[in-house]
Amino acid sequence: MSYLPALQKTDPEIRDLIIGEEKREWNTIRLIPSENYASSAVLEASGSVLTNKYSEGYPGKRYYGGQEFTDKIETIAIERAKKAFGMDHANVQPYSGSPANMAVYRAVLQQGETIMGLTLPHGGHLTHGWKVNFSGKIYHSAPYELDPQTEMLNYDAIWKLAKEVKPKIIVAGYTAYPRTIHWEKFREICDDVGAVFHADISHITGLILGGAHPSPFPAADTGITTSHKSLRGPRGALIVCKAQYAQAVDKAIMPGLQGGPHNQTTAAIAVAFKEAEKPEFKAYAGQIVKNAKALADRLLTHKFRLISGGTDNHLILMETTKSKGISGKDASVALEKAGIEANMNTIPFDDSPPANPAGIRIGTPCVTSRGMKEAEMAKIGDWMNEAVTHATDENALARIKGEVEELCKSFPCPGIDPMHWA
Ligand code: DSN
Repeated sequence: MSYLPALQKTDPEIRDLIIGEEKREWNTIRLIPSENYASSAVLEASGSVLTNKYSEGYPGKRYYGGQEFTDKIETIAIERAKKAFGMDHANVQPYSGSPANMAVYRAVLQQGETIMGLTLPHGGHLTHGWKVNFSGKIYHSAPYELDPQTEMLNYDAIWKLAKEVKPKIIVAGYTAYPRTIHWEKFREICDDVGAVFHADISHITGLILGGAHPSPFPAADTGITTSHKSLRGPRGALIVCKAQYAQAVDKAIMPGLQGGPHNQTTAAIAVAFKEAEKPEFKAYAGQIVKNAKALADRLLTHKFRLISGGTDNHLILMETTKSKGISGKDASVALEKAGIEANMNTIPFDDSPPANPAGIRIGTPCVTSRGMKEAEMAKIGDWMNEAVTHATDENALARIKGEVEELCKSFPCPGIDPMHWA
């Protein structure tokens, strides 16, 4: 029987595009640090009949009947999340990271009260108080910055700012920060100024569960994570919190922000937590960091300037404009032509516009999920250097792309089976 037979009959155009994306993901070295490959088990749960069911409310307290199976599934997901993070309460219904952060703010802040998060151009997220986002419009934002010398968090400076602005909530956890976060420092600061400590661990959840980065829990009062990044689950999110915030968080999600939970996503989140309990997941998390360090070392030998000088986690932020004479945008275009996917990114203390920033952001979760190790990272670092130094040489980029595709043949992608394309 052919692959995706129902789609082939109903909508071959979409089927072909899905297969096109499968091939692209197989043949590319994907270095966007927030992406990954979900397992076949996660994809099966995500694509199941659970998509047919409405379940407004929470297990045992729904507004619709017929919840015999969905109640059990959501309860399992909640219990696995609580156990994984050692927290009192979990809400697995947020549609994604932004509504998850919004729900936490609605649970603990009044309009106009102060959020203190890392400013976006230094690696914070839009929802951590950026001016054009709801978080910077509804609330008063008093962002902290990285240290200009070290390009790392300066906990004394953050503490000083917190004493001045007296935030209601301090947000830690980032989208472009390559270093270990010392959560206990944020706990001390929050205790001193009477702020709620909120951890957004979306990028590093997999590292935390696999023991490759310290956990913010139970030090943090509330936390959110998306489920599709290093955790390797479906596209979704969840909130964990201490008991005192549980009721307010649940109310903020439903009825405050959302209607029916996406049951198919809830089931796939449960599956992702089960996969994260396996010893292989610990090995995967550790290898992500080893791979990032190996890739960083190789890039340094090629004279790229890495923000903060290196990495402790899954992510590398590097400056290309001055160190290599090519903007982040042009570098990412050249890399894509060479079969290597990275994203252009602002770097701290640079005034280049976000649409043409001075650097690129790369990460190792995807390549690690494929089983690549330090030897492959060295090759990737060499190809990256070649691609950005020959960014206008279409022949060179095409040759690298061919070599990339050859390497990719030996490293299967979870959730994708090339036999289907035969
Ligand atoms: N889009 C995510 C990332 O790439 O980091 C953050 O939401």
